Amino acid sequence: ESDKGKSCLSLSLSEPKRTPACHMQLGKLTCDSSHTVLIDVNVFCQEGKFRPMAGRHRWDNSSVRMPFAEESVLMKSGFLPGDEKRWHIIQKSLHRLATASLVKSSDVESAIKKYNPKYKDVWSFDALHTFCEHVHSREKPMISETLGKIAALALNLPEFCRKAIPLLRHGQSHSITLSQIQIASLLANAFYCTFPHRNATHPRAEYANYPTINFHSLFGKWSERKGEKLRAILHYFSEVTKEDTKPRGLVTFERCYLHHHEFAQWRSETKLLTKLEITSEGTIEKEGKGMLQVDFACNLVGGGVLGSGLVQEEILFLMNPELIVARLFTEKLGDTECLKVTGSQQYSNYSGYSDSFMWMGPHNDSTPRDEWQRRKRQIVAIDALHFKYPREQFNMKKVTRELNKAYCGFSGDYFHEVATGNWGCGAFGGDPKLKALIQMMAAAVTHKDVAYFTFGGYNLKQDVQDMHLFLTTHKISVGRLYKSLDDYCGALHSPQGPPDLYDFIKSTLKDTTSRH
Ligand code: AR6
Repeated sequence: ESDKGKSCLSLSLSEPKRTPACHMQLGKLTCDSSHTVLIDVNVFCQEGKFRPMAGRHRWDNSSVRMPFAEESVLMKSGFLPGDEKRWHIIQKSLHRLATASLVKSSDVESAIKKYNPKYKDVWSFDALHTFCEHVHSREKPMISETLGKIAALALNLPEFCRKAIPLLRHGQSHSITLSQIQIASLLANAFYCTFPHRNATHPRAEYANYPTINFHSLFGKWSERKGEKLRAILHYFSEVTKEDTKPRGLVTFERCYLHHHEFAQWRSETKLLTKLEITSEGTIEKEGKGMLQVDFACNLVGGGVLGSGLVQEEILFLMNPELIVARLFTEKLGDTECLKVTGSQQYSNYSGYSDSFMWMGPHNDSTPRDEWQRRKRQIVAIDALHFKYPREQFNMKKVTRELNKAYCGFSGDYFHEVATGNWGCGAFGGDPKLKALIQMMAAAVTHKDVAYFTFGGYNLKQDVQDMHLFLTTHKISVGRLYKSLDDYCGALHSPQGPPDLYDFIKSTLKDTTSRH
């Protein structure tokens, strides 16, 4: 049975009212100790222009190590005196590509290997070569041109990003705002694998606690998936390097850390559930426009986007490649942290999922911009726990961890509704019925209505809808629901085997409500 037309409870998901009208009033853009802005805020506020903020890069463990830093050197082998500045080699190699009439994938490989000699025999470029060989001959000139333009864009980095970029480290709340062109130049450097100190992967490596950023892993181990990913990435670069499609706006990356004392007291929380719209059709990113959109994240944001991963988070990052730059500066998320990205743009459309994923061409993003010239799109990366065995998650320590994570992610006033779905229930093995409750509880405490996309799950849609109706009709508070979950975790070990979660909650709470 199709649930078209009756998929939403109180509000229609296609209603235009939500389209970004209801976001908070922003003050003037300013930088302070908790907000680094990489453009000149005075020029921006007076003339609306995005001039890079003057400053100096920093070569230390609280800033991004830039490829053009003097300190970045390439050790010469044994008998040769003196170390060579790495940026000189990058400039020489990329300048050649930027000015060549034809750039082949083999040119990309040899350029990258010039300033990454350690990985000469380690990194493979077979996916890039296969992709470039297999594309239709009419696409070849465009690809060659784009590869050259990416090289030129990478070379602009010292001019575009003059101020040090802080690392968003574990245990702190800090924001970074930068222009879409600054992001493009950083990503062009990532494409050409210029970031120093970012290739070692052993557990004691300086950046072991950060996602990878250099793109070499996208260029090796050919698969159809890799081909579609490369299409999305090259399309992004082709758009940002064309005068008429060059993006002119800002994006903010905000790491939010909540101290334990800032969390909700779940057991005694008296708030009731907020509104729920639930549908088995549509996606978070499309039908959830004008809402806080949940990224089903890995604690290393972006997950396998530069490798072979291709589920919700990776697809999101490929359609909105500006998100990828978060990997440059966002340390692994802890249990009480999230990353919010405001203003990223969608460049591509897709169809399918995982192995059936296909790049479906350009997306013309018409999302209006806020007062800070950011697209009115906010995405929050929250990483669920990864469960190997389903039973593990019915444990109040784990439930509370997920509640706190969602609470951290849903806090804030940019949008009043959260667009989510089966968070943690695909690759991470979570139980959708439990996760739906957890997210509704977090939304209640942060005063957000919920738009829930079950991604085709019609039965789940019915079950969650009924459960929500029960809980709101009987005015069950978040605290009572928490206690009921606790009871359920205890009942799981009963000799009769585990009861259904929703049946259990309904029957036990019905008893207590009738006694009230
Ligand atoms: N809109 C709504 N629902 C969706 C969408 C969408 N666009 N895409 C998928 N779903 P999953 P996880 C549903 O497995 O379990 C990544 O590698 C669909 O039902 O992506 O939290 C990350 O980097 C799907 O089964 O999220 C992490 O490492 C479910 O959401 C890891 O996966 C879960 O999607 C996170 O795994």
